[in-house]
Amino acid sequence: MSKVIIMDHPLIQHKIGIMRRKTTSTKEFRDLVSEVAMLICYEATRELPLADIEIETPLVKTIAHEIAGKKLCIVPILRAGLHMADGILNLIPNAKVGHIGLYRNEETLEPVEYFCKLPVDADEREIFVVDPMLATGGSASAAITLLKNKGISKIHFLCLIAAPEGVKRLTELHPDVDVYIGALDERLNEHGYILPGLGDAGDRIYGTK
Ligand code: U5P
Repeated sequence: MSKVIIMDHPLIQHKIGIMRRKTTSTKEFRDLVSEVAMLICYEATRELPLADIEIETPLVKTIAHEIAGKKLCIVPILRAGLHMADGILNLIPNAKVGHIGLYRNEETLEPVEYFCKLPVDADEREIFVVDPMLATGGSASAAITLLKNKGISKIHFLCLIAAPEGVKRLTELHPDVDVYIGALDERLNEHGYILPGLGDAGDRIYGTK
């Protein structure tokens, strides 16, 4: 069964509240995507295993800790996921980044793949798939299926806002994937937009509308 973790931290709620306002500027919105992604990533990496290493402080030898085992890889779903990846890279600068390009067929609302480029050793890495909005769940599910078809197994999904419909679809199709959500909203409208949501995340990040 997937773990579904909905953030209740006041900083995340406060920042998402600003993002929802239609008067929030493109620059402010973009900065907030990056900040909230960082805060969600902090929670999503809580269970990463640590290894002990011996180091020397200026005073004595001691045991310090470093993240052990698998290295990390962030996989933004283009294009809205890109800015989440930038935020997460502030916390995990050594992570590799893969890209998956999907667009949503506006009639069927189903995702269509147009790009996929992953690190060669992606199957040895812990993967964090990121997309600001989990709406129907079609894009996230398709991206994760694509990764699994390439032999990748340790996958987490991070989003800023999710609709219950998307959470249901993703967790039913991929019960092995843990889902980290900034805020869980009410529902989708007839065009597949999240309500109350924040509109089209890509357009708001890049100022294209
Ligand atoms: N999307 C939004 N805002 C919404 C709903 C969807 O920006 O309110 C975009 C996201 O950019 C995401 C994609 O990449 O649609 C997810 O849609 P879905 O495949 O989950 O339906």
